[in-house]
Amino acid sequence: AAKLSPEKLLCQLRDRVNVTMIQGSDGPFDTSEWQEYLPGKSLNETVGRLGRCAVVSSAGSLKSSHLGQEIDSHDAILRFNGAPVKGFQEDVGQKTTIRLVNSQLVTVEEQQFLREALYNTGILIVWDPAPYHAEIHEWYRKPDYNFFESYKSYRSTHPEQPFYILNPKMQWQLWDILQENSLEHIQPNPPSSGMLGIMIMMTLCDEVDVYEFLPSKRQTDICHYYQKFHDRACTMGAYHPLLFEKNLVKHINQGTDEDIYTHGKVTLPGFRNVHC
Ligand code: NCC
Repeated sequence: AAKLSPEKLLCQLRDRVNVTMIQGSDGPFDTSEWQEYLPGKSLNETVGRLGRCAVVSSAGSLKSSHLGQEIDSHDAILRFNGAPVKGFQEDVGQKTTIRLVNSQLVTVEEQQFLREALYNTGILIVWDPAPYHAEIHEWYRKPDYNFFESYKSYRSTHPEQPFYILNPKMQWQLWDILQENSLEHIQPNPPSSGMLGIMIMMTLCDEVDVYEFLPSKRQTDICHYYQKFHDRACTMGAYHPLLFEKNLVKHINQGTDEDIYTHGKVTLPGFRNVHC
């Protein structure tokens, strides 16, 4: 159903989706208080130039995949929310370079977020659903979840760990491209953490392997590889336009259908290797 060729679609993603983190010079964050909390270094400076990267979805189909070694062979690995590695290394690997968390987790599950050792590894990035194409000031006044205090608490107790706030403008730049390339009308909710994480890694890396975002032969109704909870909406989407995200990723996949079937693996080029 996609209207653009994969090459053109990659160019649109590269040129129209601005993946940036909130900086101390941005709008309402340009106060002396916020300068103490926001990381001094940019994400680019923190990670350096990355080669082969892996994005590990939290899907139940990772269970019994034995993909751990393959995943760990990458230069950098991105994981989501509370997805653990301890006890699941065989299937999901043990390295974590970046963990992308949603603002709901940071506020509603604040106590766990502030206490659990799981979050103390690697670079943290938090994102919050902003109103459609809202300006940063408007979002700051009315975030979906008011995670700012929890962010500050975390920064105070873990000042050495890089922890970024994703600039919300990218969600809707990406959503617009999803909508333009779908025949159906998409509900106006921001893309899932999975899709946002893929865009972040395409910005930082030469090449990105994504695991079990497009489900393999192990596809299951079990929501997460780390829980015994069944819900088809986890794979197909309810709030997030997950099905449309998956169609788009399938369209730009540079790997084989066999790799999707056996490993749930999709291979995408980093944006610096996309020539338009
Ligand atoms: O479940 P969640 O997502 O943390 O999963 C991370 C990303 O993995 C991909 N995924 C997950 C399960 C599955 N069966 N198939 C998949 O493809 C998706 O791309 C997903 O984004 C989120 O996107 O932030 C989400 O977060 C959870 C929840 O808030 C966190 O896990 C923290 O507890 C949401 N669940 C609920 O609110 C109940 C989920 O809707 C989206």
